[in-house]
Amino acid sequence: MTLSSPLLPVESLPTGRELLAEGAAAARDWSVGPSAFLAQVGETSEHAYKLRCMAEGRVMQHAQLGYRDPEKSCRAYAEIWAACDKRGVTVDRYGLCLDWSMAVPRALRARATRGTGMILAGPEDFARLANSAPVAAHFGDFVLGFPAAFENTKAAIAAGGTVIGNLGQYFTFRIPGHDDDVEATQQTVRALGLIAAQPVPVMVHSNIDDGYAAQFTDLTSCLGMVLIERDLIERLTGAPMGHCYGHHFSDPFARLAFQRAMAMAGAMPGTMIYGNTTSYRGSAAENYGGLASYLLADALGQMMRPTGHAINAVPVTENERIPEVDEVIEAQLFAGSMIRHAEGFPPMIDNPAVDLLATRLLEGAKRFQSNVMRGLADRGVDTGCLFQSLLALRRLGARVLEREYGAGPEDPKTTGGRAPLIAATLIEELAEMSAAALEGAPADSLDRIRRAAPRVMVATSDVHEHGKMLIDRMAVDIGAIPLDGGVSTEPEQLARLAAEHKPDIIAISTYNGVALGYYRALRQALAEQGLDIPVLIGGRLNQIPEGSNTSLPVDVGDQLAEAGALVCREARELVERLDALVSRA
Ligand code: B12
Repeated sequence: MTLSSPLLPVESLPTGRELLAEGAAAARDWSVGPSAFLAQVGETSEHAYKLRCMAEGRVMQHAQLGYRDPEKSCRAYAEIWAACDKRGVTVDRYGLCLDWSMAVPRALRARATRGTGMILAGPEDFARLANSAPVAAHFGDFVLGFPAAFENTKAAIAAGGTVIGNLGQYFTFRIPGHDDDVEATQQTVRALGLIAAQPVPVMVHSNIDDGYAAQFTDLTSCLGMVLIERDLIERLTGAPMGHCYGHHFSDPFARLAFQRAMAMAGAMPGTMIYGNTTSYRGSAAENYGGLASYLLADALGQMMRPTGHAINAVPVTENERIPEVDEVIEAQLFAGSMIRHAEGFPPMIDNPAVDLLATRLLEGAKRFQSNVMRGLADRGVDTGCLFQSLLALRRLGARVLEREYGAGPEDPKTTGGRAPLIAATLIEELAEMSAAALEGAPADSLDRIRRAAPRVMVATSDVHEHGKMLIDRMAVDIGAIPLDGGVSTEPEQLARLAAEHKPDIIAISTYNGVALGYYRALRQALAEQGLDIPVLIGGRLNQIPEGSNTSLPVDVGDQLAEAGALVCREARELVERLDALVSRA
């Protein structure tokens, strides 16, 4: 196929239909394998199990798992289920957190950058893990959306997995050194062909908070993206689609209304509702407030209008480190107890108010969907071709999609370029965090910074961009000038941007357990450009030690400081660092 849209590659490439057919052909050798979960529940797929639980009014539970050491992950798979079962709580499904490097094909993986997740060498390792207990294996992270999508989907299906994801990550996650979007799209479409050709329904999963929902400012765009993905997958492959949302949904009313709107749209069964992890900012005791709040909303949603989403209790230590096995067990037991307590709450819910917000959400979402699909066609994209549609959506990105096709009225003064119909809470939360970080900052420091107006290039090493958004926002609030260093920017690329724009200082926000390696590579790349710009670094300053297969990431703050980085544990340090910089000049 030769493509006519400037958004798409010019060379002749296989069509979406051809790629789907290639994937389907592999179903001769790769089909859904036996699974301890399916045997236990007596169903042929998790899709069927979800429909049964919805009909019975049973609220399902999801836990997220994935330690670097596969042995530990297998042990955790068995132990969590057994400990909860003993207390009368059923963990229905595990979301299995593969490592960053698993997105790269097996043959190239040894040289790929490693994050903090689980590395499974071959299909037999997938199968062993997935059958360590009668819990549904949800291979959600780093499968669909990456160069290894087809390879990993084969292994996940053979291991008995009947929910495969994560399409949300296809749109936003980038793998260092493997950023070929055509390759990622082709492999993903082949994987979707294999999924759709299975004799039992295998669900295609997407976590919208991993995707564009983390960047949209309007909740109607978030729901609109659900509708767009569902339409593309179900219309063009025939496989059922299941969505997840939740990380960024801090307002319980909007959270419940979002679930209600999905029920109204028939967007079900869903996979899981993710814990509102952005609300975890304090100690374990403080975080329990957030846990109780979102679990109550989520359990009530499933009791009143079931959508088949399992609810997900994220351990309260999650903002400090990757949670240990006993902490996952505690969170699941807590969820079991919350479900029982929630049974008394439905009469207290103002259902007409929930319905009203859900109706407004759905109306805006449908408008966004039709604007986007018409916009794609106007740009020369064949919306009957999955390859073209996915690639065009990815190349446009969340910001352009919302600015061009959002349901709200145009408003150049707001972040997204449009006034949101129903505002996402994130932007407000970041404004509050900026104000809190600047509270008590010395007036003379602020004055010096405002007069010097230093140029700060702000970038991230990976998909986590809230730290960057916060620093951008603070820079504006104190009269510094933020320059966009990009999201998931490789060190060499950042050094090139620095050579072009000559910032006074670079600010990195990093979260993927690569802090030291990233800083060293950036220092070297800057030196190669003949630059000696000071570098601030904040976020999650840790790394799994080289060659380690068993340990959790360790803090590398001291090594970073020794290597010359300006280490920032908190956003408020930005003022002190900038003041030191402008006072020296
Ligand atoms: C939101 C979030 C996400 C969102 C990100 C959305 C987005 N577009 O930004 C999503 C859902 C996409 C996500 C994905 C993943 N995430 Co995440 N995520 C988080 C979460 C909940 C919040 C992080 C955040 O943005 N906080 C907001 C910032 C503003 O606040 P803060 O982190 O407290 O930062 C303070 C300071 O550090 C400072 N700061 C931050 N940066 C900078 C920079 C400078 C220069 C300065 C001065 C200050 C500064 O400002 C803040 C106020 O003081 C954390 C857990 C948690 N509760 O902290 C996990 C967490 C960071 N994620 C984690 C992981 C593992 C992942 C995944 C790999 C999971 C997976 N397998 O899919 C993927 C990443 C994949 C990839 N390719 O990179 C781990 C990191 C583990 C580690 N390194 O130890 C964490 C800690 C969760 C955990 N415990 O397991 N994640």
